[in-house]
Amino acid sequence: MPLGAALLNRHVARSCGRLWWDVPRPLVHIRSASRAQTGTRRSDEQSWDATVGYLPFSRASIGSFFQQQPELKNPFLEDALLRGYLKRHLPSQEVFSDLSTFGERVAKEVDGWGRECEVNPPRLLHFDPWGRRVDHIVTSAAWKRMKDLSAQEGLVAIGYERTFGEWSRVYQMSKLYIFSPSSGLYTCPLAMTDGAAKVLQSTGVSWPVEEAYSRLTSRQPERFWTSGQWMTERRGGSDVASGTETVAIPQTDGSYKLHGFKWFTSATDADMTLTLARIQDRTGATTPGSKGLSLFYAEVSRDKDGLLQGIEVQRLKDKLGTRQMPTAELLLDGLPLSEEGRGVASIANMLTITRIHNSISAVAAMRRQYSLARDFAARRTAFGKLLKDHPLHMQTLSRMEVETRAAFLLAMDVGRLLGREESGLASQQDAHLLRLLTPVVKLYTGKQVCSLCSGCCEVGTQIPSVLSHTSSFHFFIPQVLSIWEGTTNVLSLDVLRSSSVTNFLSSLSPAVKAIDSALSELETFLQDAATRKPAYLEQAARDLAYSLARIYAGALLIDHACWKGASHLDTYAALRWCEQDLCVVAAKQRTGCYDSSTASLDAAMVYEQPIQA
Ligand code: UCC
Repeated sequence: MPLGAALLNRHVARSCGRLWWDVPRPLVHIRSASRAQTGTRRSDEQSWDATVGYLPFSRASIGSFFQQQPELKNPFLEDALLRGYLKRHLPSQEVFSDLSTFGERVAKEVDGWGRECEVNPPRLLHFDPWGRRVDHIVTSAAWKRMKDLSAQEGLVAIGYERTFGEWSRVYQMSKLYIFSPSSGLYTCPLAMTDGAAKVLQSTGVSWPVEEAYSRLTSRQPERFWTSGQWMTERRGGSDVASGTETVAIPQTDGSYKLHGFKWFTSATDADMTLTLARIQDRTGATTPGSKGLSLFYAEVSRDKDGLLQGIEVQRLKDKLGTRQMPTAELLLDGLPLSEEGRGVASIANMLTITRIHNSISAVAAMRRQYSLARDFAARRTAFGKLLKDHPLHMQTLSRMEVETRAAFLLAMDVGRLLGREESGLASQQDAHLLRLLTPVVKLYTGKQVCSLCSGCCEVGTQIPSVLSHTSSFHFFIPQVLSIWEGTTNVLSLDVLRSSSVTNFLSSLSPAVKAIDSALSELETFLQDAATRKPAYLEQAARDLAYSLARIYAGALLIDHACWKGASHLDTYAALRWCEQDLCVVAAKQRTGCYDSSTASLDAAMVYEQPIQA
């Protein structure tokens, strides 16, 4: 044995003392630093150990990896809450069997494809070998398999087939929830595809849109299309009304040519897109602001050689995470109009759908990362025992479980409301709730996924690398969920735009006493805010949205705990949830947080100048 290795060995043995022997041996075994000759193998490691004792680093310089990684099991069979929820609301053998089979496929096969999408992100080939500009986006084989799988499994189609009536969306969302963390972010194009199908359906489907609709909702891989949602331009993606520079020039045949620069077009490999543009009048003038925006349908056509027609892809975006998904800057040209007029209002249906998908993906990421952390706790030993045997660790995980349950019920409930609306069963109150809760749930789950994933990294230090190197969701993806499809503040303001804030109260009045006081506080706050200037409510918008999320989630948790099939843990989760400050907006109001003086003080603090010496 080399001298260095012997010294190291002795030092480790001496300094680790009791701990060294307490830990199960296979987990801490360090082998000799002497390298095995290339092509040879240690014949019998047991006898080597017996003869020489613990010898560090027999394999290259890093030794052997000695911690077991968490294992991904069937995400449907593993998820007690999802199964309980479906048993309660959609007790269909067909659905259970489909989700169970799909869950197995996700764990055994699809998760590997998701990994492949992450390690083989798309590439852009600007020119072919003969110098022709081709702008070919090369995606991985796994990304293409995801498309076929999505069609076969009906990941969009289920929502439109409506085999399970008002529960069809819940079924679809359950499937997406199982799929999402293993999808290599294919759920992004699916969200837009679903949103586009919804818009096309709501605008009335006539040719060529009829054909597009049937492709977006097809189960046949060879017919299935995905759609983009190209709204974001160089000036940013939130203030679409002033940021859209794309112009639409009328043609004699009634179609339009679109000229613009879409700065962030998710899933640029889509087959079609919905996009906004300003129609030019005869003098070339356009109407500024929201009123000047119209919605267009455009097919992303390629010639027989696969060359893009009328689109130049400037570059693939250099992003933080989500690199497996092609995102590009485009110059649009000559795409036909599908609908003229109220662009923002017309694309709102798409925003609703993609925001619901976003929420499902956020909750799915929470559940997946939490499951990995839970599994890891049963494998990882620290301070002499498994993590799961440390009560403090279990308390931390249990708090995460409560958070994940609440987020799940919130997201699923919005899916439920959507299903009711689409089946013609929604009351006016359901419709109001759907409009109000869509931004609330999106903003809330988008933030919670970031905090929970951060917590999961802390309780399982392997998890970031597990996430980015061996299994499913890229570490940085959670962050994007709070940004795209409307940031937290934009959505908080959307909550105010929805006229349903007041209606929300009556829908929860039968809820249990635990949230009664929060509801009263909220009511008092809203009454008071109504007497003040609009800026007051705007200052409070974010806290108001959080209050709505917490109160509504509390009601859902209690409701789920009252179901006859509920367990005592459902009650426990509801109790733990309701311990927190449910009506944060009222608490902040009491401290004067929204008073007129705070806005200028906030600004002054943000831009405080250092004192000159
Ligand atoms: O495209 C992107 C990336 C795609 C990636 C997809 C991933 C999906 C999930 C993946 C899961 C893994 S990101 C770009 C996304 N962009 C946004 O989300 C835009 C964010 N900004 C907003 O949401 C703003 O609030 C705007 C753009 C909607 C504000 O525009 P305006 O023009 O200032 O809004 P107005 O004037 O208040 O509203 C115009 C009309 C009104 O109707 P009328 O005229 O009848 O009164 C509003 O009521 O639009 C209506 N409206 C809505 N209706 C506005 N927002 C909504 C809404 N959310 N629902 C219903």
